[in-house]
Amino acid sequence: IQLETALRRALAKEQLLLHYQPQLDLENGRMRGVEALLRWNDPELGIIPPCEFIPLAEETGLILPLGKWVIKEACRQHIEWLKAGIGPVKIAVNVSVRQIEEEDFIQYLKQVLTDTGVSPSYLEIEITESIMQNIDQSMVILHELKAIGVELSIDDFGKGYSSLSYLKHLPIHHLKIDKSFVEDIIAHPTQGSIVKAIIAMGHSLGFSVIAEGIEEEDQFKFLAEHGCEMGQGYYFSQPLPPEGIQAFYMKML
Ligand code: G
Ligand code: G
Ligand code: MN
Ligand code: NA
Repeated sequence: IQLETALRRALAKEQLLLHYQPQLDLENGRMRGVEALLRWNDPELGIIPPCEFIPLAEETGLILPLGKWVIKEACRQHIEWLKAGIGPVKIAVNVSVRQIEEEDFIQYLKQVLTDTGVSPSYLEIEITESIMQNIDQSMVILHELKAIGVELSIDDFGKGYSSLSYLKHLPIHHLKIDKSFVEDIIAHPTQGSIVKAIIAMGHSLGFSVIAEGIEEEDQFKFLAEHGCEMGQGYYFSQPLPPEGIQAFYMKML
């Protein structure tokens, strides 16, 4: 069976699920929210990692219905956690540029927020630097998103091409330092310098900074010492199923 057909079927049958990775306030260790990450466990094909099916979904356009499902499911989960006395948990969702550019994206987002009753400030949209490729068109949408009250982050920052002159005009709240920089922070002093520079630049533009891929205590300490506000990574927690977040949250209280 073709992967594309299987993905289409999985989406229709609601066989996809979201795991959530805690994002911590590096100053006090509190959980400030979670990042939603798609998971696909196909009854026939087994576990298929997102690095395989996300690019496929992008190519085939399936990312559009898939992305809609992610937003709806994340909002549903937010409310389910609330009812269980967890949170409110801020949820960051990854949104592809293709999705942002879809005509009814804003309308859909507003509708889901209204239908589920999620307060917009508890939803965060992560977009990658590839937003820069079509920035004049995207800028309008980014401003509409900001007006709704959802938060915006630039994901994988530093990995791709970012026009720094545009960056200062983006109506965003956070920069997420790509995990490739965090990886070598201790072993390679130049990487450490780059990370320090990204944090300083982010702050001077009025953004808060979040680091991803924190796997070791030394990395955590370095980032916290240099004023990086937030972080996520295996050092704190793997991405977890919803029950895991519930347990993590209770433990951190
Ligand atoms: O989850 P890791 O757990 O392996 O995710 C791999 C990649 O897939 C990451 O780059 C992540 O941004 C992307 N990804 C995970 N979930 C989603 C999603 O819901 N939508 C989009 N567009 N990308 C996602
Ligand atoms: O959307 P984004 O590209 O930021 O997706 C985050 C990716 O990083 C996911 O694939 C997630 O599973 C992965 N990840 C989360 N924490 C760690 C970590 O500590 N180390 C590494 N190598 N990957 C991580
Ligand atoms: Mn992300
Ligand atoms: Na990332």
